[in-house]
Amino acid sequence: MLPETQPLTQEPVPGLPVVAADGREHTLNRASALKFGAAAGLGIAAAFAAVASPAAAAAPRRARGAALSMATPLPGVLDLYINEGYTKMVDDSLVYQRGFGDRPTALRDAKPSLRITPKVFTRDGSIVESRTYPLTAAPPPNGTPLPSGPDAANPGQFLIRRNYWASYFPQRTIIAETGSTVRIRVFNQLAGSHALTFAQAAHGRADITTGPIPPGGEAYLEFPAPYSGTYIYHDPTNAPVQRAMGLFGSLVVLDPQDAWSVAPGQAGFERQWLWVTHAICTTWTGIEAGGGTVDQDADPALPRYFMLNDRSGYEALGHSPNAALNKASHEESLVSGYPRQIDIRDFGEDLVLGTIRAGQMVRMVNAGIANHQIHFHGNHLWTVRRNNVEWPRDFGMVDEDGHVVLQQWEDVVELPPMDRKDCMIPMKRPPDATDQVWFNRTEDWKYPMHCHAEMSQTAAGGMYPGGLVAHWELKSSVNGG
Ligand SMILES: [Cu+2]
Repeated sequence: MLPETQPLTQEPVPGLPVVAADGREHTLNRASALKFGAAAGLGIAAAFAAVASPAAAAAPRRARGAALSMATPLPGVLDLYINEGYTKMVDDSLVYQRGFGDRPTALRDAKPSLRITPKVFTRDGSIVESRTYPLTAAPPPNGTPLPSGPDAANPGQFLIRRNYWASYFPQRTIIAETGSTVRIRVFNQLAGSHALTFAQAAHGRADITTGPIPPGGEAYLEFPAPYSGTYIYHDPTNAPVQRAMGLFGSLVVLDPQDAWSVAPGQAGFERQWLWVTHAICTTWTGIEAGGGTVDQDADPALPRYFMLNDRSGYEALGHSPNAALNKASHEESLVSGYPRQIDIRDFGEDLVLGTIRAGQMVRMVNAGIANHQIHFHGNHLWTVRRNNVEWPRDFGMVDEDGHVVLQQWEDVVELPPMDRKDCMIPMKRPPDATDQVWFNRTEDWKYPMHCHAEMSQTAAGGMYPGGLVAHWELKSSVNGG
């Protein structure tokens, strides 16, 4: 059942329309929008000066659930709206969530804006909305990069095109080109205080944060794109509660001159995938939906939904009745490609110019609250980085938690909350495929990916396999099997 909208508890602000307790129909004039609109006429620098960074400008409090108008956009500035609403889970239940959205939406909006469509901050100071990057590269059909042709020396295998195919990115992604400046305004549409933090994105791996943004308030953040890699943006309020409510996303920093490498001078890839995991605790969402604040001692986390790029179970696997959703799963999550010989020493150029002996890069991000153990069938993965730190290829070490820090083949990739790992899936002929089987292959081979933290394979406390699952496909010919 949906909770009742909270009544307006504060005095109406003079000069602004009164918001009724039902919070349904009324549009507030944004004093701040007027201010920014006027400042924009004086040039963007003046607008930046109007809100010192970080800052939370005074703005009228609002009743939750109110329909709100969008702020006047500023060139080169991404606007994020902290919204709330209900999202459908894999078992068709509606669960209260919050998120950083593209536009202001009300609590009972049928399609609340709780995550942004991917945006790219370019070096020339603009923002481009795009699900694929590099912006000028060809999107791979259904997510699968096509090879340049058969590998004459290796029957059943293919030569992979170098620096050619774009990659699809899921919702919530912000891409920043190295050398660009990230400029973001955040509008807190909710009744509680929230913040926007880019974890470890400053020099010295410090956080970059707006600090608390009061209800109805706004803040501005501006910072140079950090070192190439994968970062999490989130609301650290009462951590990890607000992140688990859905207030998170990813920042991927890429060098536009070297867009097919995980970082300049690091492993090259055919295309890349961004896998963001998330877990939802319905006890917490119920408390927060009712206007309460989670006390983690009284109500420890008990996640019941586990997502990969905001999908679970048959929806994550692309087996739903919804063709558009299935297509998005294939483009964004379900790793696929043609088998190739790879060279683990440097993932470098092949003897045939324009082809590369590399696999595909999976950037794994855990924005959730559960420890995950990402496990692939068919191929092992070669882990190259953790939290944007390159792992050495020799002279490895054991860190203080007892983990081996060394590039290596991994059957299971450990992914604790807030961790990011960059792993290469080689997309090679599976080692257990005998010649007789390999040379008589007439169809695509699909292998499961599942998380070895078994509770994450369920939904609603038991529905199996309704959780964090995927598969990857080894294509059998240029036209598919
Ligand atoms: Cu298994």
